[in-house]
Amino acid sequence: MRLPEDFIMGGATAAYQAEGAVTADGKGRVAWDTYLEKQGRFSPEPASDFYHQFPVDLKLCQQFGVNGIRISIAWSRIFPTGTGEPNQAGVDFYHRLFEECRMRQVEPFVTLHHFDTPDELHKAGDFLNLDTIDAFVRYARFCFEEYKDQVTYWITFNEIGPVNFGQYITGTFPPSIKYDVPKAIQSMHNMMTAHAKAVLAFEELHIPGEIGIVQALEGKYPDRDIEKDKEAAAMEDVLCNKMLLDATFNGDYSFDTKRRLNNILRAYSGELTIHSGDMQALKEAAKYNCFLGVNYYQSHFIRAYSGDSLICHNGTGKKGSSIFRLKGIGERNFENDIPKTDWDWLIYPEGLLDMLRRVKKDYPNYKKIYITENGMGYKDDFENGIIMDGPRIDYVKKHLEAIATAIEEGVNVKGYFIWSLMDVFSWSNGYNKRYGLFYVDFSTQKRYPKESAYWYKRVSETKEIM
Ligand code: BGP
Repeated sequence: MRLPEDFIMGGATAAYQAEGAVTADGKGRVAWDTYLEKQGRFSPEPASDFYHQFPVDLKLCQQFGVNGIRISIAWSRIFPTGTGEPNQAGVDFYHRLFEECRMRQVEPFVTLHHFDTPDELHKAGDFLNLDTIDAFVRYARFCFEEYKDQVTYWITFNEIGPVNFGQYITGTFPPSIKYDVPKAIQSMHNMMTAHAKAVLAFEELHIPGEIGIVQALEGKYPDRDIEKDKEAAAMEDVLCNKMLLDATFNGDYSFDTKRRLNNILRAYSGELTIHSGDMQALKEAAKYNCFLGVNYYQSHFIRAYSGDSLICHNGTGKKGSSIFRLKGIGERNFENDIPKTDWDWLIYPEGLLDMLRRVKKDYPNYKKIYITENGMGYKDDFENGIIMDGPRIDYVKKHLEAIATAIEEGVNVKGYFIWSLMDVFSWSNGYNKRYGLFYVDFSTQKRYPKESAYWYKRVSETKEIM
């Protein structure tokens, strides 16, 4: 199977997981700094020291046929407290980084927010506080103007679903609140409004280039062919996928979405507040999304469940330790015979194909799609610098095949970014869950191409999925 000639074969990173240097050159704190200090399991330093190593990583991109890179700007490098005056040293860092991308002919896809709201705004309620929306839009406007000559592809947010699940449902992200589904829904809506307002600012400023959003889309399938499992799967789908896709492309929530969201909210005696102007901004912005970024790792098979919430997060790679039961919604079945990673993530490329077909069918105004993250967390063995990561190659191959099939069927997919370019730490798992094409020895910061990097280069050069 082949990919189109102009298909981008990229690698993805995120500022907080890659840069390290969390106090360098006037960077402001983020909630994660305090959270990880308290947790004591692992530190955001040195991460992959991308703050200093980026020329090495971009050179590797060029050598290995990686012609796109997802980079996020750390908001708190530009505005250390989220608002106020810009920090010149932070601003200059990204100018240097984008310049290096151009020099190495690696197209940067730049995300404004990848889970790292500045601490002051996070403490004041993050996106549950409407002031954060205004601050985000001011920050977005600043970046658009500042970097418009160096950046063509802009992404407002990375994964509005998972960041709010982590913060308010699984409790694995700061502020570690568990099972507060109404808070998650409210914050998702507010972040979608912030996205819409940033898109409208982009239009108003006549920024050359393209703007989009990255959503994590996971297939939600009924575990058994019975009505109550079908309804449980539909409920989880609304919460994780449909609500966000409706907001992105329709600028509104469909009748079905509203009905199921209300059912979920009722189970928690909660409600969703829609502020004046929100729906107007969403509606207006829906027509300006130039692309959708799809992050796809896994799907879930959902059973009906009527008890209290109970979530056990597998944050160490102890296979079989995950439990996910959500009151008023359903339970994920981890005991089927679908292959899984050590972190219990179901390896199900069919889910990606179904999702791509669905976007085309249900949201025909989607324009184009980039697969902005996909990859396999794996405990790589470092055998004297030789890293044989066959299972990762197999994982990526199957997902690229799903993409090639979707393209054949007419879905407009223009590129793929493997998560991750080089090894970075994982938010809730730390340094032993590696995803990179390049192995990072975190003590020396030396990079070693894995077997997958050589394979990826061949695919990129030939466009043949071998
Ligand atoms: C996505 C995030 C990435 C990355 C990836 C892998 O949700 O956008 O930042 O972390 O998932 O997840 P994990 O690190 O939990 O394995």
